Amino acid sequence: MELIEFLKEKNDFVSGQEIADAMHISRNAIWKQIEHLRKEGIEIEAVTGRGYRIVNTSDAFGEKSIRSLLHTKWLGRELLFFDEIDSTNDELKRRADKGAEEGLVAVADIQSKGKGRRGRAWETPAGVNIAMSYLLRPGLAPDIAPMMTLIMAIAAAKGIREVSSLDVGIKWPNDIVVNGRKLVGILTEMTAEPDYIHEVIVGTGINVNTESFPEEIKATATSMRIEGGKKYSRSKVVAAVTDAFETYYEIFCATGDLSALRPDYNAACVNVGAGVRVLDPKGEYDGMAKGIDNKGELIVIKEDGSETRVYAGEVSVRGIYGYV
Ligand code: BT5
Repeated sequence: MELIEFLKEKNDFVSGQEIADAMHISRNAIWKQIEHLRKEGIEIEAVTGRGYRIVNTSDAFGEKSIRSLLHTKWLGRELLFFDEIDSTNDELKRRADKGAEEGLVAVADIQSKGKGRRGRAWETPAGVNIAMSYLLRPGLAPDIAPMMTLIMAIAAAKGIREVSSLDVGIKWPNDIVVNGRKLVGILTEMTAEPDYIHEVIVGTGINVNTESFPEEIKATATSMRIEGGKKYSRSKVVAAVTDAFETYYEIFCATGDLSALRPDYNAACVNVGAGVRVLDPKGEYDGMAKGIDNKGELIVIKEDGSETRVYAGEVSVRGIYGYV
């Protein structure tokens, strides 16, 4: 058991000696660990003659606080935490190139070069949001990579709902929205041979405690704090989302497609039953979305009644992002 878990379980003052005996570590080692936890933002009271007590862990965001809340078997058992990094996706790519194993998770407070899709930028300012990436090596053909994004979306929606009860929805394929604004963005990147995936890196940005956004995204972005009217624990959100992802990913690997997860995805997807404008490079068209198929493609009924499946192209949803 980790020190943080021990202190949480006791939920009262514990003497240094009691900790030392229970955890088989020296008083000096305890002191060092306490300092480390404090650096993560975990408030620990130390009173002479009484010992140590955890005061507040809700603001803590770091490796130890996340780990103490995770219930996964393999995802995040290796967890890297960075106060600042260029991009958690890029960091995992570097580690993957050196042979890192499936399940490695990178989490950061700040990203200096956070990436969106197609060269766009993703904002991860200091002290408020979550940037995290998972390294996966699904022994499957490359065409499953886009499905990872959808699995991440269901997991993010479930985890965020668990921590906050916010009424979040999925905007196909990769956004989580609430009240028509973007709360989460997902970027899946893959290195593969024609028939073999080396690795898939699924990166997720979650706006947790952001109070205001830069001018360019003010109208389209939101955070859990703005929507819920209070601050949330980023460590709890990381843990809840990661727990959910591991479960969904295992279901996916057992079936090899989204058949088992499709009902959950469609239930959370704001596009289902709504008008969509499909921004197809060959020509835009309007239609009504029916939900995803087993491959994660969006089934759209065109205005002439014919059915199409949208794979790449971007879909803009009526009532969302100002398109009415
Ligand atoms: C995405 O791209 O939504 C994917 C974002 C993925 C970010 C994660 S963070 C961890 C990992 N490491 C990375 O480097 N990236 C991943 P896209 O659909 O292209 O949306 C990008 C657009 O969203 C930008 O052009 C802005 O308009 C807007 N945007 C940027 N930052 C935002 C934020 N924090 N909240 C809401 N919208 C934002």
